[in-house]
Order: sequence, then C-alpha cells, then structure tokens
Amino acid sequence: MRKEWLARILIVVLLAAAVGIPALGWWRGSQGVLLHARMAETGGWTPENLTVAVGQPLHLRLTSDDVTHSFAIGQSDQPSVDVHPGEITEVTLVFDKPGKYTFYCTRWCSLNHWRMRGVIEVTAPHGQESTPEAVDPPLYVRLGLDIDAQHATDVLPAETPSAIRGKGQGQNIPAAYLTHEYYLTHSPAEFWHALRAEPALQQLPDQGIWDLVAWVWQRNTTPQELAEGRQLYAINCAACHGEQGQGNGVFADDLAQPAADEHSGMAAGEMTTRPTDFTAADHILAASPAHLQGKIIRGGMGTGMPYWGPIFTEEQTWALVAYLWKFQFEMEEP
Ligand code: HEC
Ligand SMILES: [Cu+2]
Repeated sequence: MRKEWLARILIVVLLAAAVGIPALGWWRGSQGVLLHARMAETGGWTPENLTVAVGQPLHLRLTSDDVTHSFAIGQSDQPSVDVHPGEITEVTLVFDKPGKYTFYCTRWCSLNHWRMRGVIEVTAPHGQESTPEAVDPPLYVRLGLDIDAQHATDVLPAETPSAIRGKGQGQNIPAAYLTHEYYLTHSPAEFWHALRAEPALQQLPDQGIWDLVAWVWQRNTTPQELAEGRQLYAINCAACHGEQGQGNGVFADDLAQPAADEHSGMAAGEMTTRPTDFTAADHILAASPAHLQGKIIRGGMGTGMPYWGPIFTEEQTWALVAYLWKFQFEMEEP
C-alpha cells in the first residue's frame, strides 16, 4: 500500500531580498522581527520561537552574527534564503494552516549545524480553534519496532546483489512478496530467508536469491525517487555518513570524540557514536525500510544522529530510505 504524501504545507514567501545595510540602528525600529543567526555552539537562532496567526504575514529580517547561514522551513517547498553577516535579508511568510513549523539552517556552518533550529507556531484565527487534525504515527511506531536495537544478519551475499541480474528470475516470485507493504516492513535478510524457503526457487543459488531481493527492492522505488534521495543525502547526510555511505564524512571523526573537541561546546558523551556505515552489509541488510525511516524521523538517542521528522516530508524520508539501499544493491539507473 503506497501512501501518497498528504497535503503539502503551503507557505508563501512573498519577498526575499538581500540588501546590504551597514548601519545597525536603522532597521531596529522598523516593522518585523529581527532574527539573528549564530552557529549552534553560540546560540543558534534568536529568537528561537515565533508566533503568528494563520493568514497573517510574518515579516522576518534575517541577519547573521558570525558566518553565512541559510534559512529554510521544514516540510515546505520553499527554497532556502541565505543569511549573511552584516546584512539584512527580508522574508515574509504567510501560513495557511495552523501548526508548528520548524525553521532551520541549511548550511554546514559547524559540527552542530543541524541543531540550528527554531519553531514558528501558527495559531488558528480567534473563534476558529479546532482540535488539530489527527496525524498517523510513523510506520515504525505502528509496527512497534525498537529502532535502537542492535541488528545483524546471519546471511551475507557473496557479492553485491544486483537488481539487473535478478530481473530475469522475477516471474518466479510469489505475488505476496511484491506488495509495497511487504517491502516496507521486512529487512532484505528476512526476505532472503523467505525466498530461500520457496519451493519454486529451489534451483537458484544463494546469490541468485540475493539478486531477486535487490530486484524487488528496486521495484519499490523509481528513478525520480532515487534522484531525490541522492540529492537530499548529499546535502543533509554526507557530511556525517560520507559521500559513498561509508560512515566517514568530514564530521565523522569529530562526532566520535566529543570530549576531545573543546570548541564544540557540547557536553562529553553527547555525541559518542560513529555515523552508520551504509555499506556494511551485515548491519544494513538486517534493517527494514520502516526501521531506517524511523531512525531518520526520530534520530538517535544522544548518538549525534539528528532527527529529521520536522524537516522532511514523509515522501522525502522514503526517498532517502530508497537511496540508502543503493549502498547495498546494484540498481538500474537511467
Ligand atoms: C551529525 C551527523 C549525522 C548526520 C548529519 C546524519 N546522521 Fe545518520 N547517523 C549518525 C550517527 C552518529 C548514527 C549512528 C547512531 C545511531 O544510529 O543513532 C547515525 C545513524 C543513522 C541511521 C541508522 C542506521 C541503522 O542501522 O539503524 C540511519 C538510517 C541514518 N543515520 C540516516 C541518516 C540520513 C538519511 C541522514 C540525512 C538526512 C543522516 N543520517 C544524517 C550521524 C548523522
Ligand atoms: Cu548555520
């Protein structure tokens, strides 16, 4: 069951103009909220919490107190706006739905860059307050998955499973395995065991079964989704997990030794884990798409893995998951 992403949040950026105004006092008295950007270590956004009513324009005057940052709103299609030191960037936002919106920085300004987040609370007009729309909990919650549990496979492919090789045997797979629901809720290793036990596939060697797994995983994505996932990954994940998914991004070492990094301002032990190596088959092949998505949405528990739930749409989180499998499987791409 493939769920299309529900409603996109409509946010209108009426105006986004960067103007260099050296004299500070000038805009202080003028209309709008002056929003300062600083690296997370020295305070992040000030103010961090904003409130506005539905339909009311929110005028923001963005400026940076240190390096260039970038302002964006989670789960929206609006492009980010750069925020330069010593300059004012004006943005006007109009929200058409009540709720809490996360604003964040999209530039890798520091190790704790992802912590540069704030919240805009959008309130319903007076007299129209209603109970908030019920939102389905994420799939990992509905399935009751423990996304912090260790996972490792008892079977490993001899070589990279290939969807291209698997295609030829695809017609022998029982239909029950070809639903999107099956894909979302099973790890490749579980799927391998299920297929291995199928009488119709008895003649296939173990690697042939792995190639079928890769082919079915590819059937559950599209070239467009993979392209979107690739782009999101490069911008948001590669700095920690590495361009090639090997867990060796530019910040990986810093994350692994928090106490040694006195400049991060983080308490020791706050980031103690190396970013996951997505090429490690024993680990990743034991995770289901629902598990990976859950980790992306909720983040780690004090591990340094950010939570992306308020930043990405559900569609974007699935695109990321689809792309992560590319570190395990050979897939066709145009
Ligand atoms: C600031 C560094 C950092 C960034 C940025 C980051 N991660 Fe992570 N990630 C980690 C660390 C550290 C872990 C290992 C600890 C854990 O699982 O909580 C991890 C673990 C994960 C896992 C868990 C894998 C498993 O087997 O349970 C997934 C999935 C993941 N990251 C996806 C992503 C995606 C997708 C992005 C980008 C949207 C991303 N990460 C960005 C640091 C990062
Ligand atoms: Cu920043």
